[in-house]
Amino acid sequence: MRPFVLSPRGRRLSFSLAACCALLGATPAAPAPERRAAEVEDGYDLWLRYRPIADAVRLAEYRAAFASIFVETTSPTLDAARAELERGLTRLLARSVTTTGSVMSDGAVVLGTPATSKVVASLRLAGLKQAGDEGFVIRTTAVGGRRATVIAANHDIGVLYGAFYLLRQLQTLRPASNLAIVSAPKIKLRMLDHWDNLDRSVERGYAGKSLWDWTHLPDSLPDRYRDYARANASLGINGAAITNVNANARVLTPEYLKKVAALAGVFRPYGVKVFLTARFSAPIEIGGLKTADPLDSTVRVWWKTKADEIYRYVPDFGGFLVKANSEGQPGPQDYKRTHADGANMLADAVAPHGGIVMWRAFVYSNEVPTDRVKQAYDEFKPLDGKFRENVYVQVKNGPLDFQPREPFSPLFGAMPKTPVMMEFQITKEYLGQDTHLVYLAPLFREVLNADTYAAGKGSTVAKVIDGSLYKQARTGIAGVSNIGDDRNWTGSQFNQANWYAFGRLAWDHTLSPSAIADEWIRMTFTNDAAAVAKIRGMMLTSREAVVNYMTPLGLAHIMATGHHYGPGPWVSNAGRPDWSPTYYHRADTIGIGFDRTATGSNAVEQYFPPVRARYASRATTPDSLLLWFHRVRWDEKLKSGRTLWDELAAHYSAGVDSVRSMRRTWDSVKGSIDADRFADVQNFLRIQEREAMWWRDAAITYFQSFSRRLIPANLEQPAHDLAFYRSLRCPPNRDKPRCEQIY
Ligand code: BDP
Repeated sequence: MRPFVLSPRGRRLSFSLAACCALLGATPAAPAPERRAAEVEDGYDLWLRYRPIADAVRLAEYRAAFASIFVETTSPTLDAARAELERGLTRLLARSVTTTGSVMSDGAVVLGTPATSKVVASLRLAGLKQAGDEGFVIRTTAVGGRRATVIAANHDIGVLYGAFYLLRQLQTLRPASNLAIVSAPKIKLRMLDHWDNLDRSVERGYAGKSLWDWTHLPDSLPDRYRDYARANASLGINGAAITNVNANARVLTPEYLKKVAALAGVFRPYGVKVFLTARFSAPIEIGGLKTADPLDSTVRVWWKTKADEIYRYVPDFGGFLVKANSEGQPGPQDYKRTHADGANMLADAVAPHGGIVMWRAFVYSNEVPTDRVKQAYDEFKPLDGKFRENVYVQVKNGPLDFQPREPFSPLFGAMPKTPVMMEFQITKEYLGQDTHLVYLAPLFREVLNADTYAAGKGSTVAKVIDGSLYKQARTGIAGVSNIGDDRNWTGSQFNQANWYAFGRLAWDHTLSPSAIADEWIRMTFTNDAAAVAKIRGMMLTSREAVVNYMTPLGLAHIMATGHHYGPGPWVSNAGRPDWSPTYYHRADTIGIGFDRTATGSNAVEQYFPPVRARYASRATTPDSLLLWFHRVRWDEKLKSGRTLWDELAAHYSAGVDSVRSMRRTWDSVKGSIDADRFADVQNFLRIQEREAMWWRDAAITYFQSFSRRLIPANLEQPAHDLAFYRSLRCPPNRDKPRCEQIY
């Protein structure tokens, strides 16, 4: 919670060194001369690897269907689509696939919009209406007696999305020779939020330094920027806020705007708009004004002029993302104005250019007046209807802070007159960061499926954010990025799946975690059906595993303070009470848990009545959220018939067991995965098992000091006493070795 910057670290280096030494110890394998650079499996290619298709039947089918590309006009986006198809089809089909603009041969992939392609126009595709601004139609058809696959859209960007869709069909070995597809995104704004600083450190970044090399911009534009945009476009991500929410005003100066413009230029053909974070006090810091009061006319003029200037550099600039009056950031309340006053001022500045403001609802007071999880709702709900139409309120999925499990934020459904957009965190700040394998789609799914009951049964969070519940046209979803300059982009091979899953769900929130995992595994690792099934199973259990070994039964925020990596349930002096784990779990000799019912903080009152009633009653609160809403005695019996203490111990233990089983599963796919990435994952799973044990034993010995009960004899007993776990230090500077040897 407290803004905290991790410095770039060289831990990856130590792993590659370890891997290299292990290799040296074994019989040295001569490098295969035929191993071309394009086939190196270091994770750089993400899910866009396009390795030759091994399945002979499918290969024959695809070769007949996709022999060439036909496109009548050019534009930067159509060129991107064409280039991606050339690259993808050539590699997948292991034969050259080229483009023509005049003669169409049998097996052509036709690209275009009705406005730019005579062929597309002549087909009068009914699905185009449904495809809307960004969607596409893919249709197998005959054109002039020749077999063709048409990728059509109303705008070029839809054609690019369709090209990626077609490639995915091939990469996952799905039928592709009789296609009739219409696809359109359910949410309009699909954003990655990068918490990247101008010195290239990344707040809560675990994948190296920031991708944005400010020193060498705007002239140096390495391919990596384009590859970043390609990966986003392959998922339909159409916006990137490229700077940290704990913002630095300097990015708004001409020196930096030039650099921003260069990045925007690379991203533009791929449909990724650039957004910046606006530091509320910028008029003082870089504008020389005495105030940043949003109702002061000089301040308003300053922002308008600034917005005009930004749009001169970046004509399609998306707008501002703002964290204000939160964790020490400046904001309108510094001048006794409301969040709406602040947001509206910025909204007025960008409105003439079609820009928007995403105003974050992640706020809580410095005075700790009430239960922290109640504060965002208390501040924002009364402002519903007071925002300009181009203001979106961006709400974290839960009311606290990206925990392994939280209930959904009560703000979803509570602001019918405001576009409320979702903020998920892809970077796993509280879920094992780079090393722990945790697939987040089940977490995203759980939140999206949650029923707010805002307008009766079936008012899911998904319907709030896709605008269907309140008939809103402005809709958005953001994911806090896990991307850095590590060769594999995300700090671990499996963290790529979370970028992927976020993007896929942003396009279509009805997709299942299992289906998304299936695609991702096939594109990223292998199409071997047995291996796919095993890896998918592993991914699908991973989220519950981390909940169990970190924060089971509705516990939250018992991570060590600051870096949030290891366990720290004993921390009680973290600067302010609501940064301290003891504030959240409230364990004593009688029991544990936070009473959020009417006898406690009454946070349940913020939910709509059926949800409120469900969580207010101990009997109807699911075990998974029990201690979030209730204080429970150690000896109370839960649904299983076990006491709370025994149940807690069983969950911690199950978490470790799941990780062990994940390790076994991974070991069993050896041979189906290239050796380099196989070893990468294996190494990290070893760390995860050790750290899951650390979490289990640290938490359980600590809670035992209150419960004074024995750990059930059938469970593994901790290797050390509480004093040992409390004495461990986990250096926040990841350049140093990680937390000391635990076992
Ligand atoms: C917390 C992080 C902190 C961020 C903050 C935010 O610990 O680094 O600045 O969220 O979202 O989760 O603003």
